[in-house]
Amino acid sequence: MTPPVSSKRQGELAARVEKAVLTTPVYDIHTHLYDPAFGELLLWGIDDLLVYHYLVAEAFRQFDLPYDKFWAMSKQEQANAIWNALFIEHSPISEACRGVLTTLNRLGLDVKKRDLPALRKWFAKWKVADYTTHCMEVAGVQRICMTNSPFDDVERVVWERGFNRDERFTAALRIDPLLLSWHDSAAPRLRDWGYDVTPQLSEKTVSEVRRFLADWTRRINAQYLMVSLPPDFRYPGDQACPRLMETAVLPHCREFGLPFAMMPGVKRGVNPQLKLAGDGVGHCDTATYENLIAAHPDNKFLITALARENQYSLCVAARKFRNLHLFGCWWFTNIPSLIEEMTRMRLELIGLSVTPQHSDARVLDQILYKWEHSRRIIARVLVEKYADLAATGWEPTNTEIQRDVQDLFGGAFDRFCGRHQARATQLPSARPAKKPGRRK
Ligand code: HDL
Ligand code: ZN
Repeated sequence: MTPPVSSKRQGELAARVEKAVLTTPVYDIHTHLYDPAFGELLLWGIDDLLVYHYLVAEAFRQFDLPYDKFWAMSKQEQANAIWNALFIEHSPISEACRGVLTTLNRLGLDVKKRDLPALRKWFAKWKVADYTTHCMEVAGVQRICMTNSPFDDVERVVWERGFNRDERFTAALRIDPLLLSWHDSAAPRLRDWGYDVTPQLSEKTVSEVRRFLADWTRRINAQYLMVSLPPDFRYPGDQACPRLMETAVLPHCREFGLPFAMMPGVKRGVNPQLKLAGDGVGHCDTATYENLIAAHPDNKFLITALARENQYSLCVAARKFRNLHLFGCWWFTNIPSLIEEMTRMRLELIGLSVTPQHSDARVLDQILYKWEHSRRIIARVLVEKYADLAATGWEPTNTEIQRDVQDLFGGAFDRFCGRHQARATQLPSARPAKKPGRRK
């Protein structure tokens, strides 16, 4: 019988695990950030942080002003209203509020003064190229995967014009309109773009949809295709969505060797007056995803579900299908209590063959808090799991711990995608916040 591990040894082990988790660079595999070449599409700075749609939803719970009065305000006026409602008139203890403060703290700013104008002055000194590098260095984020939609009119023209890419920003082809609004939106738009499609899914139309997918996969060098799905999505089915998945999207992914990422459980526009903040959550039918995956053994699937109640059945599904890779604590599940619950469940059911987190950041600076908060939770769970191993006499070495953490932070994802990236090196030792350059 192995003697119990002394608290000194447990402390040493915890320190080794925490160091690995806090210093290993991550690949942030799903965000709404943009390569700085996209200009204003890349959001950053204190006002964008404050008008993040998570905070808009929370602020309306404190506001008594009409929705349209808020939407008529300037970004700075909206930020002021949110700052007053959620930070000054009430303590900012929600995860999204705390996140703003963690971000400012990690930037070396003094939040004690609660001085929003002074904060604005500090951000105004930066230019986006320097600030992007600074945020990625401080957050320990090595690569950022964007969400790229040909159906976004502002984004599409930038891709069509062409630009020198920042290799730290990879791309994912987002196809929600193609699958969810085929008849009333995607089909006419593909026709406008020169693809000979009709609303009926004829053979010709399917081959033209595949040409569209191939053109955009090549144009953006897509790492995967992605769609978010409503709770009532069902497979098999004779609606356009499952049929286009079956006949165009999944064959395309097989041809290009790309995973298909599905994000089930979002109810769009539950409260349309909140605009981007108005989406809700619903349980998805795990059996539908089991059917889809079982019917396509040669496809690779990525899934992150929005409902807490779906996490367990999806973990069990991942045990059944090695071509299913779970990732992240998406959106409403990206809160400490659920990150801990989901990470613990995943490690206990599927070990290290998972990508426990992505940031879903919409504002560049958010990577500072989203990763700081998640690293600490993942570290806490891993310390416990490695301590359980040590209690059996299995002493994890530093090399093994580092290997495992690199896997969790993008290595397993890269291998699942069929890419064998050089093992991420240690983060450069934390550097003091650089003196900001001039904001462009
Ligand atoms: O559909 C998605 O990718 C979601 O992440 C939405 O963009 C959502 O608005 C969001 O930002 N969640 O974090
Ligand atoms: Zn997202």
